[in-house]
Amino acid sequence: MSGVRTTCPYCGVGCGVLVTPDGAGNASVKGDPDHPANYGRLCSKGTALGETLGLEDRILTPVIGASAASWDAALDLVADRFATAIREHGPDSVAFYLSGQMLTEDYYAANKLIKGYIGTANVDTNSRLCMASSVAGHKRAFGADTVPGAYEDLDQADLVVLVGSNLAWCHPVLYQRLVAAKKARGTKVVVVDPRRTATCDIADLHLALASGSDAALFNAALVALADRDAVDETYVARHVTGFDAALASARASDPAMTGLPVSDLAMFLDWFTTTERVVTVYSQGINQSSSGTDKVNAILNCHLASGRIGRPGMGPFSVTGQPNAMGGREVGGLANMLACHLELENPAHRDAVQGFWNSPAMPDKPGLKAVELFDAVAQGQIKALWVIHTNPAVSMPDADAVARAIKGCDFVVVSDVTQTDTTRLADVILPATAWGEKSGTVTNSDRTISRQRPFLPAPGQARDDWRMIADVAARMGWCDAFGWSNAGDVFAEYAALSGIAGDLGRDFDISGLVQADYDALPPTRWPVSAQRQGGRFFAQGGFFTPDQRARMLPITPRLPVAKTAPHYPFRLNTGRVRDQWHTMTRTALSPRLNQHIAEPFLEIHPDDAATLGLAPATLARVTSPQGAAILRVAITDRVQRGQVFAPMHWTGETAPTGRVDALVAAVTAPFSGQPESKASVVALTALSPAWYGFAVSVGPQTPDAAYWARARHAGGWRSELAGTDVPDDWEAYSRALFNLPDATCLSVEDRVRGTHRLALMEGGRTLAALFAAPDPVQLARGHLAAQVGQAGAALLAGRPGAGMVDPGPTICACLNVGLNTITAAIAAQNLISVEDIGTALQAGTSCGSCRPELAALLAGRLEAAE
Ligand SMILES: Nc1nc2c(c(=O)[nH]1)N[C@H]1C(S)=C(S)[C@@H](COP(=O)(O)OP(=O)(O)OC[C@H]3O[C@@H](n4cnc5c(=O)[nH]c(N)nc54)[C@H](O)[C@@H]3O)O[C@H]1N2
Ligand SMILES: Nc1nc2c(c(=O)[nH]1)N[C@H]1C(S)=C(S)[C@@H](COP(=O)(O)OP(=O)(O)OC[C@H]3O[C@@H](n4cnc5c(=O)[nH]c(N)nc54)[C@H](O)[C@@H]3O)O[C@H]1N2
Ligand code: SF4
Ligand SMILES: [Mo]
Repeated sequence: MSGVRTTCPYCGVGCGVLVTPDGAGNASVKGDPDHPANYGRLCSKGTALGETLGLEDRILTPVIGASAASWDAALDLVADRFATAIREHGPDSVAFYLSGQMLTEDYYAANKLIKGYIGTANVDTNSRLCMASSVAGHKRAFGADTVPGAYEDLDQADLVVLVGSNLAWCHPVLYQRLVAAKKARGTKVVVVDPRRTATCDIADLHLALASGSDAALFNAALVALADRDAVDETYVARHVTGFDAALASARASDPAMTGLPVSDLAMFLDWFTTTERVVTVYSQGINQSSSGTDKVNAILNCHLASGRIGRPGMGPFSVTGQPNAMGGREVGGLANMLACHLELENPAHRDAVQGFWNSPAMPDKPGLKAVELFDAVAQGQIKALWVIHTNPAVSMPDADAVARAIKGCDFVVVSDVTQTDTTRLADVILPATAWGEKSGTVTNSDRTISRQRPFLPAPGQARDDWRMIADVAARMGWCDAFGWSNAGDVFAEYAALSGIAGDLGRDFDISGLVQADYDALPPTRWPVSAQRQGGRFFAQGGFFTPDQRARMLPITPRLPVAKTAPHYPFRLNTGRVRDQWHTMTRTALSPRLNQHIAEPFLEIHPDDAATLGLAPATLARVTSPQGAAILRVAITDRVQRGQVFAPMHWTGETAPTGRVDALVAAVTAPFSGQPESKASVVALTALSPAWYGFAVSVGPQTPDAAYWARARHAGGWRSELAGTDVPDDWEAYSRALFNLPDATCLSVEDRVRGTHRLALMEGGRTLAALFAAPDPVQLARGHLAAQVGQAGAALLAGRPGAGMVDPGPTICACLNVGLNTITAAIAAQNLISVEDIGTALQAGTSCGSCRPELAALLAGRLEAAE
């Protein structure tokens, strides 16, 4: 079978992929050389997509309570419970919680049902945790949620400022475009991030500013533009209002708030004021802040004042996180928006949408935003909740409280592809088709709409998300309005509605695609109408405000709401790692991706670790006013003193005490309602477990320990363990852990050191092994994972024998090259550049995502694993 052209389901770069199914449920995946987002490149996550297609963990039938059910029974129940709640308590007693990973067609159907038919705006999405501040900032400045530029701007800029963006790990293909641009034209790169990240590897300047102080930095930039004659007076006079007030506020704010060395700040201001082609890329370090909307407008102010917007190589650029974060904004998935960038609070817009839908209802006030929504769930105001394509019991701030709220809700439906912390709390689970099985469109960060095309049949009874929504709508009595026969029908209706939005003067108009050949639709940047096709916005003004002028806003910088204090002396920053996607339901299926970082961790500065008596690789107990976590200590000067960083990915399924959102306060920004996910306060203590353990096995493990984190590897499973009480009987403990009651047990005990090594064998093969010690166990983990399942019990030695090398944790996921292999080669072959490593070991030569880490190894900033 020849390749199917589709789109990567992970990040907002929106890379095109070419998939070749093997006919047996697997497929090979490569970058689509013709897609304008990636021109053939993929990152480690995209490259490993083929490893995530298995059906082992999929939910394949509807589930009511704990039992499999028919679609009819499940849909009847959902429709009945929603209808009953609406009848008894009104439409505002029900809610949907959606996701920027739903396809546009799914999103459109959900939004139409809840706003136009049920008649409430209680529909919000995980984009509230992600893009809401950018949306609100865009709307305040531009009058619409318009992203002015395009990816080409990154290729054409002379200065790229990355603010609160770890592009190397989170938008790796854009990072590679930037690396290429730097090589080609010497583009200067500034990274603004309190933490030194992999992205800093290409930074000419890293501004490790005080957490939350970005608005003070961009206010300083605005003042510098004004004082150094870099304001575009003509542009401002024609197209902007609010300049004077914005500048006055900027002058009143103190750049010292950033805590940056004066010389670094001066260098940044020099570059920023004297370079015409500047792109300011920003992401969650800006958005996820209690002053997120203001931070966005502080950035937009600078680009408006200098007229550097909408022209090649310049502009503010909010990069989106999820594959369809943009599409969700376009269909109006948020509680305060209508479809096609129309405004919920504008009566003419409401009438237009209701008229087009010919629908019975239309809310006239915004609904509850994510944090408010789950508060309302907790208070019992929401009687029926439908969660689609997101895992709020893990990813919402104050996640324990959110999980309790979901558990306590009268009726909760969750549509997902697999068991998650959230499905475990649901009354009804609806099995969705996954990537590779479903058809639809997504919009990436630069407004390019791409098709996701199926290349696998829907497994079991899995159904498309839009269809489940239409099925429930039909049962609630609205058959005709939801009578689409395929995703293409939904898209055509949506494109037609966008024409009405275009007529009302809005930016989002794809009416030119109403008649398009949906199946063959190539990647297309909107708008697509009789008036205009793609391109950039605002070079000649034309903002979507009543007077068509942009608004500069006076910004008074504010630091994070939670203040550190003796009780909670550390600031907790959170974010992502290179090879995991959010709550890991898909990336953790890939053995390759799990080898990059196999457990949750806490980055802490060496001085703080010393003060607290935290030794490397021990465990820290982290507490906040909201909750607690236990995380592996990673001592590093990448973080500043007084700050700690932890990844957001681990869950009840993978590491129950590693759920960092249990620690995060549900503080939100005015206007956007976006939570401050990067600036909670925490206290730390050294956990002193009685034992540490490492377990490898061919089959699954059910760990029972105060701390555990488990991951798949190529030959089975591995987990890290720690316990507060030493088991009386290690053999019994191992048998239960590995569920191998009848295996032969071989055990070695070292009474002096207090260590235990146990192998469980069947038919001469070691099926599982447990290593336990009073201190963090020093083992060749990669070697053990590769050996389990083999004949004999040689792996009990814990280290490779003579002539074998432990490759260490994987650095290059594509070609499977481990850290120890690379450090050994650097030493033995005197390698001095990333290119040398590529020539010697091929590492870094495929997707390139690991190149920053290779560079860090060369610079001695990363050390070999034990
Ligand atoms: N590998 C991987 N890639 C992903 C994802 C994933 O889960 N895994 N998720 C996708 C999604 S949905 C999103 S939204 C994006 C997110 O992409 P990014 O925003 O790049 O990722 P984060 O790691 O959340 O945060 C970025 C940086 O913000 C910094 N930061 C914290 N506080 C501040 C501050 O006050 N000011 C500044 N300037 N910086 C600060 C953090 O130290 C962190 O390095 O990634 C997308 N890509
Ligand atoms: N502390 C902290 N918290 C954060 C963040 C942070 O930086 N720090 N970042 C926030 C951001 S930016 C984001 S975007 C969120 C992400 O948080 P979530 O949206 O909760 O994370 P995901 O793991 O992407 O959840 C997607 C779910 O959809 C399921 N799924 C996969 N395919 C399909 C499908 O086709 N149909 C259906 N119905 N389901 C499917 C997956 O199995 C998974 O359970 O987290 C937010 N939370
Ligand atoms: S950069 Fe990676 S994760 Fe993002 S769309 Fe491209 S291949 Fe997928
Ligand atoms: Mo996100």
